[in-house]
Amino acid sequence: MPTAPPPQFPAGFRWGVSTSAYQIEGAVAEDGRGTSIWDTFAHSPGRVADGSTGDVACDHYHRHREDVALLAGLGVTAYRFSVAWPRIQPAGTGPANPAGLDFYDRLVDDLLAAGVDPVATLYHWDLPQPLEDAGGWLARDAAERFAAYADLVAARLGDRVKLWITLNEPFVHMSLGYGTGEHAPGRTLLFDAFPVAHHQLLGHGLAVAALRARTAGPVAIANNYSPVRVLGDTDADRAAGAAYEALHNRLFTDPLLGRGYPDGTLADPSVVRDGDLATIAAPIDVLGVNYYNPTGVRAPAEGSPLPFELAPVEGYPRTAFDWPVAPDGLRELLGWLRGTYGDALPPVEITESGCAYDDRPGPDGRVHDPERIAYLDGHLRAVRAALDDGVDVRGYFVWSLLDNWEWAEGFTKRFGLVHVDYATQARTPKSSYAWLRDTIAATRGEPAR
Ligand code: IFM
Repeated sequence: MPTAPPPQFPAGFRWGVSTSAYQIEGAVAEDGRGTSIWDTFAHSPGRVADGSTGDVACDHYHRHREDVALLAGLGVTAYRFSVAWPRIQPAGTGPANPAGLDFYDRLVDDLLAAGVDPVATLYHWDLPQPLEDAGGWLARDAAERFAAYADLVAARLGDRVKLWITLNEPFVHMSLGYGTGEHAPGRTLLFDAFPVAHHQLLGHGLAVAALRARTAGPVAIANNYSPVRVLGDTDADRAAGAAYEALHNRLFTDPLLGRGYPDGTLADPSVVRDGDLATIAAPIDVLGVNYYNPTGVRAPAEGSPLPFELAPVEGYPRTAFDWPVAPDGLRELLGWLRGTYGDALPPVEITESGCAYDDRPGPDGRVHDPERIAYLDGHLRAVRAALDDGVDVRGYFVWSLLDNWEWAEGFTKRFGLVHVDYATQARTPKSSYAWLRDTIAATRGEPAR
């Protein structure tokens, strides 16, 4: 357990937790919801480690009031959830399904009544299957469809959502969903997946315009970043590091901040039409930063189809995902963003930060997770250090409120501050929940609850 008192954060610093629709909601066939690419993928044999699906997940669709009470008890000022596109437009086009909007309307109202600001992500990877059948994000039309969907959601919730996030981790969606096939929709196009980058970014830009027309609320995107650690001392190693950095950290940031695509990243530049880059570079109010770990990179072996080789970063404790626990990487990353983009960098919020461990109830029924406490303590100190370095960080969201359905890993990875027994749906706050509650209270100058 950390012994030093928690660092102080500026007044108004946003404290939050994050989730996403398919990972927690369940109720996949209720109230007119359509099928998403993740329904299709999870139901395809061999795609998910434990053979599970998100059909029920944490049953949040039916238990959201209990989950809002957990948020209120935690003392967070914000909750980041995602809206399931197939609940709003079952086929990905056409008018809104009122029952789908009603669910998020109730959730938003319940959050506000509990004193928690709603932060809505419009797309956390659950593309309506009919749009995938029409080409998915490889097709330019997906960008237009996304903006139309954003307009429908903003028309209903725009008066109450406190921060809009267009896309979650477009790099991960492109690379695992369309590049290597480990995620839905399971396509294995490698570098031919690059149109997915452009069409997601174009969808983001068009959605920003739709949101601006409907709401005064601030707008963001949540990118996944990983500071690059070059393993090796040759020019070829350094070139590999630069190539990976362009792909992972700059491909989805340079165009957003007005720099166009990094050289060499778009295999087929013909997908970029006149005016697209200006649409993509529409000003945003916040850059969402999802951070988990640094990436080790070195020169590829002779004959490799990739311009880099990835390798483990050693010297850190590791999570159950075998990811290094490297809070210094968060400070480094925030410094890199500030150093690379300078005054073009908008205020930053850490929209995801968290860790998986094999948490289970002890004989006393409690769930003790000291590793997660150490993780959070270290990462909060890294944010404090970045503030001291001059980076404008305005918030920190823990991934995740609940243990949930971790994509291709199914139920085998637990990221929650709250343990979920998937057989009974019993929620048990872990010791990290109590620690974070007390930390938030202390940093806000309130007595521990
Ligand atoms: O669970 C995911 C989330 O959906 C996106 N960011 C990373 C998390 C942990 O893998």
